[in-house]
Amino acid sequence: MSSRRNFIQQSMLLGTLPVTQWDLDRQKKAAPIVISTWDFGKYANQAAWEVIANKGTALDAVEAGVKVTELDANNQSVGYGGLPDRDGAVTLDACIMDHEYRCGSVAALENIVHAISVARAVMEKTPHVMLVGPGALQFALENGFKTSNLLTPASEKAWKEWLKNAKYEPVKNIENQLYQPQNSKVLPGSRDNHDTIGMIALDQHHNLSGACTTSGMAFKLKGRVGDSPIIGAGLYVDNEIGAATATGVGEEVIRIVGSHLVVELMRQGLTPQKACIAAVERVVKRNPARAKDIQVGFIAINRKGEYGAFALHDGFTYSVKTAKEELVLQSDFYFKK
Ligand code: SD4
Repeated sequence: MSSRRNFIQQSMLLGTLPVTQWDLDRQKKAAPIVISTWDFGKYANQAAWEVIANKGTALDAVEAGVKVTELDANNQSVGYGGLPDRDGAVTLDACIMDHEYRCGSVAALENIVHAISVARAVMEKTPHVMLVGPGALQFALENGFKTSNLLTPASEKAWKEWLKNAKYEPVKNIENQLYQPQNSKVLPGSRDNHDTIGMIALDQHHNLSGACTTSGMAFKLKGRVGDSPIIGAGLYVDNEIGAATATGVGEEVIRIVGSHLVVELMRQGLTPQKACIAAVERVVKRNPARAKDIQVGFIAINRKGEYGAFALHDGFTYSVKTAKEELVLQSDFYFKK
């Protein structure tokens, strides 16, 4: 494609939002690389990096990485300690995808901490992609997963507090500040919010994989499933092109099949950064009024190890680990004050 045509196509895709020098600076290259949503992703990245550094696969790395977050009781948006649905049940959504387009997913899974590992078992041991609710639990038990109570006293207390008004108002995120641990009992990077961990990685074998796991929107209706376990919405990996994952209000991500959109935009020649910008613009275009009140963020990498991120609002952070660097970055965002 001529560079002029390329330019016009990219301008059309990007709409009116200018790509700043800051955005371009973010498009650093590194391979292998692990990148995940939010500042607490830093600790998940470290576990993933151990696998990558030992010449392990991106698939093993992303599973090991997000398991750290699933186990963190102080993270009230993922795994153990997640905030429950409006009936008081912690229900988990997760999916995983590898470099051969294999994928597995669970939704509304109860009483199993490592939803991501159940999703991987669905991928590896069944002819299916997605198992939900009691079926997902039955499958987990048949495959040796142990049950435990995921509702911690802190999350139960928050739920009981919420019941007093029972208003459904997603918190965007903690605006414009990186998490600082308040006391030594809290794993740095954890916080009281509704933030999924999505992780994507490029390994030393030049293969991509991704994982996404969450307890979903706090106090959701029973049976509500967000974007996180939906291949193409919360996560997508195409080993020819790149990988993307999402966080934020899942309904808006599903509406635009967000992560698949980001990967397809990269296929058309956009950098990860520009693809994330274009996907966020799509969220705004579909529902401008709603977009003002909610948070959605994407992160992406391509096969060269270039990465990018973009969100609707200020406050979205993401974590990057390469052989040279360990970074927690503030994402650029659409709605400037
Ligand atoms: C969901 N995307 O269930 C998830 C939750 C999330 O920030 O990421 N919240 O919609």
